[in-house]
Amino acid sequence: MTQDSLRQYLSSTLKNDPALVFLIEDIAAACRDISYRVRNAAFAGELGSAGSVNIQGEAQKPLDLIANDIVEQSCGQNSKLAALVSEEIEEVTWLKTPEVGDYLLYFDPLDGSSNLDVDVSVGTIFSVMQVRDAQSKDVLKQGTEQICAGYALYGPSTIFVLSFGQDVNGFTCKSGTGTYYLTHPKMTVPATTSEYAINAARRDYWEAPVREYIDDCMLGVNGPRARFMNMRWIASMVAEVHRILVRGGVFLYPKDSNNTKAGGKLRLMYEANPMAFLIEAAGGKASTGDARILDIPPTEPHQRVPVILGSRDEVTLIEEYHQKNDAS
Ligand code: P6P
Repeated sequence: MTQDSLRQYLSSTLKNDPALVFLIEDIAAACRDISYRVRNAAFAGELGSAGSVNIQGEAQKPLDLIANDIVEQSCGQNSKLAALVSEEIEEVTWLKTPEVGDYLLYFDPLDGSSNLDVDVSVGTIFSVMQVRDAQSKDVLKQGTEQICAGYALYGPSTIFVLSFGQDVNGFTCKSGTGTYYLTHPKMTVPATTSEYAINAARRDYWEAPVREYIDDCMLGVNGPRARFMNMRWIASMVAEVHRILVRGGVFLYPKDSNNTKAGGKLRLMYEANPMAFLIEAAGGKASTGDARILDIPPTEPHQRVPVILGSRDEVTLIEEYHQKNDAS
């Protein structure tokens, strides 16, 4: 079966927007390079954190920063790319004086990188928005303004998943040629699930609605769910979201008594927003427990928010636990 390449897909989907085709291709190329660096980190002395030295004796940069540089170098030449917002860089990187229609790229260059040393899947997450007002150098746009979002998952294979809002498609990078081919067309999230993902070690910090929901899931056949509810936790959001896109499920990183001041753990602009955009385009739901993630008006580029996303009916049920708690 001949599968469309990413280039064929982008050219046919984005007929009138060559600059966006180039931007997405540049992001995909960066992800291919990051995948190579991740898989060969042990040979280049690039595992571990800052403080180690590579084989040339240079001060070692963690792979997070190496991945950040790869994205910047790969995308930075795009004439319509005005700014970069990266998890690894505190300030917004303005590449040019913004013009209406220019792109803004928000990205987490290497999410889940604490898994690198134990060889567990990690990924890159990206979100694309557009300049609407050339006078303001404002990158604080809510998630509904995204024009594209996606991720690359560096697992047993390298898969590049993206959406322009209508549907979600996955492209696997063929080792040897490095070409991405459409292997996961029109990914959809089943409305119901018997699988949830949460870091259960944080139970003592959870607020009542989350604790009650998880306790009810753990009661299984003898509880209100009247069935076995399976649990997964990979500690790599890209891998969790990919599993949900492939077979359904719900992912929770709620605010809790240990992260309330920060507003949660996950970042709005380049983790929660792009993943919410993908999940909704695939028929799922993405909420803080009290509100739709894509409707959150951002207050600063590295803002953190609670994240509950996945199978629509399950997220709705978790929101009902929150509403019941609020009403009591
Ligand atoms: P914990 C990775 O650091 C990350 O940002 C997400 O990819 C992941 O879901 C979460 O944090 C893991 O958090 O508390 O299990 O370390």
